[in-house]
Amino acid sequence: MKFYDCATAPSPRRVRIFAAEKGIELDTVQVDLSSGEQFGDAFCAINPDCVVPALVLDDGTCLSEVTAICQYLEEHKPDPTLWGSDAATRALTTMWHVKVDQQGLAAIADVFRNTAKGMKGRALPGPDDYEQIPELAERGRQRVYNFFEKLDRQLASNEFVAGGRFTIADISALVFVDFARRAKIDPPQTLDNLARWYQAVSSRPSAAA
Ligand SMILES: N[C@@H](CCC(=O)N[C@@H](CS)C(=O)NCC(=O)O)C(=O)O
Repeated sequence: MKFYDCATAPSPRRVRIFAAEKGIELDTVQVDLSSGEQFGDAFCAINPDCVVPALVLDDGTCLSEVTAICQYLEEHKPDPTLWGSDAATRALTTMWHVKVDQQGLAAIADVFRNTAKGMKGRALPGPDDYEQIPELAERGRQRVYNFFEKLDRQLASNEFVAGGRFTIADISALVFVDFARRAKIDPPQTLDNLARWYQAVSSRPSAAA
Protein backbone atom coordinates (compact mmCIF):
# COMPACT_ATOMS: atom_id res chain seq x y z
CA MET A 1 0.00 0.00 0.00
CA LYS A 2 1.13 3.55 -0.67
CA PHE A 3 -0.46 6.53 1.07
CA TYR A 4 -0.53 9.92 -0.65
CA ASP A 5 -0.55 12.58 2.04
CA CYS A 6 0.03 16.27 2.66
CA ALA A 7 1.30 16.93 6.18
CA THR A 8 -0.48 20.29 6.52
CA ALA A 9 -3.92 19.31 5.15
CA PRO A 10 -6.87 18.28 7.33
CA SER A 11 -8.34 15.49 5.16
CA PRO A 12 -5.26 13.22 5.10
CA ARG A 13 -4.72 13.94 8.81
CA ARG A 14 -7.97 12.05 9.49
CA VAL A 15 -6.44 8.97 7.84
CA ARG A 16 -3.13 9.44 9.66
CA ILE A 17 -4.90 9.51 13.04
CA PHE A 18 -7.04 6.50 12.07
CA ALA A 19 -3.94 4.50 11.07
CA ALA A 20 -2.05 5.57 14.22
CA GLU A 21 -4.92 4.40 16.44
CA LYS A 22 -4.79 1.02 14.72
CA GLY A 23 -1.02 0.76 14.78
CA ILE A 24 -0.83 0.66 10.97
CA GLU A 25 2.36 2.10 9.49
CA LEU A 26 1.69 3.64 6.11
CA ASP A 27 4.30 3.90 3.39
CA THR A 28 3.76 7.60 2.74
CA VAL A 29 4.40 9.95 -0.17
CA GLN A 30 4.00 13.69 0.46
CA VAL A 31 2.13 15.67 -2.20
CA ASP A 32 3.01 19.38 -2.09
CA LEU A 33 -0.38 21.07 -2.42
CA SER A 34 1.16 24.54 -2.04
CA SER A 35 3.15 24.15 -5.27
CA GLY A 36 0.24 22.53 -7.16
CA GLU A 37 1.77 19.06 -7.29
CA GLN A 38 -1.76 17.61 -7.10
CA PHE A 39 -2.39 18.90 -10.66
CA GLY A 40 0.79 17.44 -12.14
CA ASP A 41 0.57 14.52 -14.56
CA ALA A 42 2.15 12.09 -12.08
CA PHE A 43 -0.42 12.61 -9.30
CA CYS A 44 -3.41 13.08 -11.66
CA ALA A 45 -2.65 9.66 -13.11
CA ILE A 46 -3.01 8.26 -9.57
CA ASN A 47 -6.07 10.28 -8.51
CA PRO A 48 -7.84 12.20 -11.32
CA ASP A 49 -9.77 14.12 -8.62
CA CYS A 50 -6.42 15.82 -7.78
CA VAL A 51 -6.94 15.64 -4.00
CA VAL A 52 -5.30 13.93 -1.06
CA PRO A 53 -5.63 11.56 0.68
CA ALA A 54 -5.29 8.63 -1.72
CA LEU A 55 -4.36 5.06 -0.88
CA VAL A 56 -3.00 2.84 -3.64
CA LEU A 57 -3.38 -0.85 -2.86
CA ASP A 58 -0.82 -3.49 -3.81
CA ASP A 59 -2.87 -4.49 -6.89
CA GLY A 60 -2.86 -0.85 -8.10
CA THR A 61 -6.41 0.00 -7.02
CA CYS A 62 -6.58 3.66 -5.98
CA LEU A 63 -8.90 4.60 -3.14
CA SER A 64 -9.71 8.25 -2.56
CA GLU A 65 -12.14 9.81 -0.02
CA VAL A 66 -11.31 9.64 3.69
CA THR A 67 -14.32 7.47 4.48
CA ALA A 68 -13.49 4.84 1.87
CA ILE A 69 -9.83 4.71 2.87
CA CYS A 70 -10.66 4.35 6.58
CA GLN A 71 -13.28 1.70 5.79
CA TYR A 72 -10.60 -0.26 3.95
CA LEU A 73 -8.12 0.10 6.84
CA GLU A 74 -10.84 -0.97 9.31
CA GLU A 75 -11.35 -4.23 7.40
CA HIS A 76 -7.64 -4.65 6.75
CA LYS A 77 -6.94 -4.51 10.52
CA PRO A 78 -10.19 -4.86 12.48
CA ASP A 79 -8.61 -4.51 15.96
CA PRO A 80 -9.02 -2.17 17.67
CA THR A 81 -12.29 -1.30 15.98
CA LEU A 82 -12.80 2.38 15.25
CA TRP A 83 -16.33 1.82 13.95
CA GLY A 84 -18.00 -0.48 16.46
CA SER A 85 -18.61 -4.18 16.96
CA ASP A 86 -22.36 -4.47 16.34
CA ALA A 87 -24.74 -3.22 13.67
CA ALA A 88 -26.32 -0.43 15.73
CA THR A 89 -23.01 0.94 17.00
CA ARG A 90 -21.48 0.89 13.53
CA ALA A 91 -24.50 2.70 12.09
CA LEU A 92 -24.42 5.34 14.86
CA THR A 93 -20.71 5.84 14.24
CA THR A 94 -21.30 6.34 10.52
CA MET A 95 -24.20 8.68 11.31
CA TRP A 96 -22.00 10.97 13.44
CA HIS A 97 -19.03 10.71 11.08
CA VAL A 98 -21.29 11.91 8.22
CA LYS A 99 -22.77 14.70 10.36
CA VAL A 100 -19.26 15.95 11.21
CA ASP A 101 -18.27 15.72 7.56
CA GLN A 102 -21.31 17.54 6.17
CA GLN A 103 -22.16 19.97 8.95
CA GLY A 104 -18.74 20.65 10.48
CA LEU A 105 -15.88 20.05 8.07
CA ALA A 106 -17.81 21.27 5.00
CA ALA A 107 -18.72 24.46 6.89
CA ILE A 108 -15.17 25.29 7.99
CA ALA A 109 -13.92 24.47 4.48
CA ASP A 110 -16.43 27.03 3.16
CA VAL A 111 -14.99 29.64 5.55
CA PHE A 112 -11.37 28.86 4.70
CA ARG A 113 -11.68 28.39 0.95
CA ASN A 114 -13.91 31.44 0.43
CA THR A 115 -11.65 33.82 2.40
CA ALA A 116 -7.99 32.72 2.09
CA LYS A 117 -6.01 34.81 -0.43
CA GLY A 118 -4.23 31.67 -1.65
CA MET A 119 -7.59 30.09 -2.50
CA LYS A 120 -8.69 32.78 -4.99
CA GLY A 121 -10.26 30.90 -7.92
CA ARG A 122 -9.85 27.66 -5.90
CA ALA A 123 -12.95 27.79 -3.68
CA LEU A 124 -13.49 24.04 -4.07
CA PRO A 125 -10.86 21.28 -4.19
CA GLY A 126 -10.52 19.24 -7.37
CA PRO A 127 -9.48 19.76 -10.98
CA ASP A 128 -11.99 22.53 -11.76
CA ASP A 129 -11.61 26.17 -10.70
CA TYR A 130 -14.37 27.99 -8.81
CA GLU A 131 -14.42 31.62 -7.64
CA GLN A 132 -14.75 32.54 -3.98
CA ILE A 133 -18.18 33.59 -2.69
CA PRO A 134 -17.79 35.71 0.49
CA GLU A 135 -21.40 35.01 1.56
CA LEU A 136 -20.59 31.30 1.76
CA ALA A 137 -17.78 32.09 4.21
CA GLU A 138 -20.18 34.03 6.43
CA ARG A 139 -22.77 31.26 6.28
CA GLY A 140 -20.01 28.72 6.99
CA ARG A 141 -18.95 30.65 10.12
CA GLN A 142 -22.53 30.52 11.48
CA ARG A 143 -22.73 26.80 10.67
CA VAL A 144 -19.44 26.13 12.48
CA TYR A 145 -20.75 27.79 15.67
CA ASN A 146 -24.03 25.88 15.38
CA PHE A 147 -22.14 22.63 14.97
CA PHE A 148 -19.95 23.34 18.03
CA GLU A 149 -23.19 23.58 19.99
CA LYS A 150 -24.58 20.37 18.48
CA LEU A 151 -21.40 18.51 19.46
CA ASP A 152 -21.57 19.96 22.97
CA ARG A 153 -25.16 18.73 23.39
CA GLN A 154 -24.21 15.25 22.14
CA LEU A 155 -21.21 15.12 24.47
CA ALA A 156 -23.36 16.08 27.48
CA SER A 157 -24.52 12.47 27.76
CA ASN A 158 -21.85 10.62 25.78
CA GLU A 159 -18.17 10.26 26.59
CA PHE A 160 -17.31 10.24 22.89
CA VAL A 161 -19.08 11.62 19.81
CA ALA A 162 -20.83 8.38 18.80
CA GLY A 163 -21.31 6.96 22.31
CA GLY A 164 -19.12 5.20 24.85
CA ARG A 165 -15.98 4.56 22.87
CA PHE A 166 -13.50 6.39 20.64
CA THR A 167 -14.39 6.01 16.93
CA ILE A 168 -13.79 7.54 13.53
CA ALA A 169 -16.46 10.12 14.44
CA ASP A 170 -14.11 11.47 17.15
CA ILE A 171 -11.26 11.63 14.63
CA SER A 172 -13.39 13.63 12.20
CA ALA A 173 -14.63 15.92 14.99
CA LEU A 174 -11.10 16.50 16.34
CA VAL A 175 -9.86 17.47 12.88
CA PHE A 176 -12.91 19.74 12.46
CA VAL A 177 -12.20 21.60 15.75
CA ASP A 178 -8.48 21.94 14.94
CA PHE A 179 -9.26 23.17 11.40
CA ALA A 180 -11.65 25.77 12.87
CA ARG A 181 -9.01 26.88 15.40
CA ARG A 182 -6.50 27.32 12.56
CA ALA A 183 -9.06 29.63 10.94
CA LYS A 184 -9.27 31.49 14.30
CA ILE A 185 -12.73 30.16 15.15
CA ASP A 186 -12.46 28.74 18.66
CA PRO A 187 -15.28 26.86 20.37
CA PRO A 188 -17.01 29.21 22.85
CA GLN A 189 -15.64 28.68 26.39
CA THR A 190 -19.16 28.05 27.69
CA LEU A 191 -19.27 24.68 25.89
CA ASP A 192 -17.92 22.58 28.78
CA ASN A 193 -18.73 19.16 27.32
CA LEU A 194 -16.94 19.96 24.08
CA ALA A 195 -13.95 21.29 26.07
CA ARG A 196 -13.80 18.11 28.22
CA TRP A 197 -13.93 15.88 25.14
CA TYR A 198 -11.39 18.00 23.20
CA GLN A 199 -8.90 17.81 26.08
CA ALA A 200 -9.27 14.00 26.15
CA VAL A 201 -9.03 13.29 22.42
CA SER A 202 -6.30 15.79 21.65
CA SER A 203 -4.15 14.21 24.41
CA ARG A 204 -4.17 10.83 22.68
CA PRO A 205 -0.81 10.08 21.00
CA SER A 206 -2.59 9.64 17.64
CA ALA A 207 -3.60 13.34 17.65
CA ALA A 208 0.00 14.23 16.81
CA ALA A 209 -0.26 12.30 13.53
N1 LIG B 1 -13.92 14.52 0.07
C1 LIG B 1 -12.47 14.37 0.06
C2 LIG B 1 -11.85 15.72 0.33
C3 LIG B 1 -10.36 15.73 0.04
C4 LIG B 1 -9.81 17.15 0.06
O1 LIG B 1 -10.56 18.15 0.02
N2 LIG B 1 -8.48 17.23 0.12
C5 LIG B 1 -7.82 18.51 0.09
C6 LIG B 1 -6.82 18.61 1.25
S1 LIG B 1 -7.69 18.73 2.82
C7 LIG B 1 -7.02 18.65 -1.19
O2 LIG B 1 -6.42 17.69 -1.65
N3 LIG B 1 -7.00 19.86 -1.78
C8 LIG B 1 -6.29 20.10 -2.99
C9 LIG B 1 -6.61 21.45 -3.57
O3 LIG B 1 -7.19 22.28 -2.84
O4 LIG B 1 -6.27 21.69 -4.71
C10 LIG B 1 -12.07 13.30 1.08
O5 LIG B 1 -12.85 12.98 1.98
O6 LIG B 1 -10.98 12.72 0.96
